[in-house]
Amino acid sequence: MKKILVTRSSMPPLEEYIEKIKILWESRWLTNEGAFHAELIEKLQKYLNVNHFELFANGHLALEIALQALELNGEVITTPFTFLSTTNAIVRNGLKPIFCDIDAETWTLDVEKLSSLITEKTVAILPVHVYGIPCNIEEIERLAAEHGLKVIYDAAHAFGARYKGRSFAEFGDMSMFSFHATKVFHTIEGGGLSIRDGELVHKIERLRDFGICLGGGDADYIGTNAKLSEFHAAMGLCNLEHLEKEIAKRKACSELYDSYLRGVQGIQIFPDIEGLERNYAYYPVVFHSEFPYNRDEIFEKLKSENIIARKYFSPLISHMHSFSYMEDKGETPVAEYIADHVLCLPIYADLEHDVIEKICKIILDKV
Ligand code: T4K
Repeated sequence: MKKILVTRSSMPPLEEYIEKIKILWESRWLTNEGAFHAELIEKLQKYLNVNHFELFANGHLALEIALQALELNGEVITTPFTFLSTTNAIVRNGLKPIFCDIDAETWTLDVEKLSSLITEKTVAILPVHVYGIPCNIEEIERLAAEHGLKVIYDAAHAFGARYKGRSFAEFGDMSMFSFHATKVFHTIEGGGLSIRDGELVHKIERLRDFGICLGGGDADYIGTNAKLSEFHAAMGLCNLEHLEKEIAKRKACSELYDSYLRGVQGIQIFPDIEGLERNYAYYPVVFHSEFPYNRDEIFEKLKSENIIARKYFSPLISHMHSFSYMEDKGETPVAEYIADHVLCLPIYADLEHDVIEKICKIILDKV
């Protein structure tokens, strides 16, 4: 069998991309906030229903800049069940991550434990809508308002999903999206940030461009270089046209998996969440001890058939060597358990349905 990876980048028809980039051959304007960059921002603002949205070279830099713009100093409560980017952005801003446990059903921040971690040192909450599952947004925002905390969502996985009729960009002080090649919507590399407070927009734009003042000459901030090039923006403009179709194809894949795996003893699939319109970015499965095989055995069984599932997100960030300097990593038994038992099965728009059937049969020992 040909190799099947956990995902495969969606591509627009080649002619559509060529048509777009021909313009760049003529204009020779290749980066530094060009015309495609402006057009993509405008389209994304409309799609996400927000007034302020900025583009970046990748999602990680969007998150770093979001935190830098807020000029925070202290502790940020976050989840250890995420990709390195979330926690690295906190630490690289000189802030201290406080790891909070997750909920066993939704795999996002456990809000009861979260409230017990808030102290006078807490300055922000950085929750992750992991796999596109909404955090307990209502409770997080209530707690943040009560304690005067900023909320910056890591919505890297949530583009294209909606919750209670709203896009994920409409929540919190800011929300970061990844537009990496592995995402439902991508700009090859790229990221976006929705910003509630319009007064921060100018600063965030400047931080993205070394801190240079508009018009050049002087600089107001110590910024970085996080600009999205015109080639990347052009890819985004092309992909945006096909987004709904891509999500529909992923939905069909996900439903086929569900038809095999839902209700199987010892298998936990994506939670049913009222009001969530999914983007089907990931197909995570938790293998509990009532299932005949553990997560690592399933991983190996699939691998022996050339199917490469991924253990997103294992090990927990707090267990990574790069965080060994931290003395207090919090009590996160649920996150530890999920990281040890979860496996993300392959999902992408063009994944053949007979491959999904085969994966399910391998898992269920029906081959
Ligand atoms: N916050 C969270 C919660 C995140 O998950 C991420 C990124 C970020 C923040 C930061 O956003 P960015 O700065 O990346 O925009 C991948 C992605 O690189 C990363 O974007 C993503 N999360 C993370 C969960 O997954 P790897 O190390 O698993 O990527 P890799 O190269 O193993 O690719 C995975 C599979 O994707 C491959 O098996 C095949 C497929 N693929 C990959 C590439 C690079 C393609 O089909 N085309 C490609 O070009 O990290």
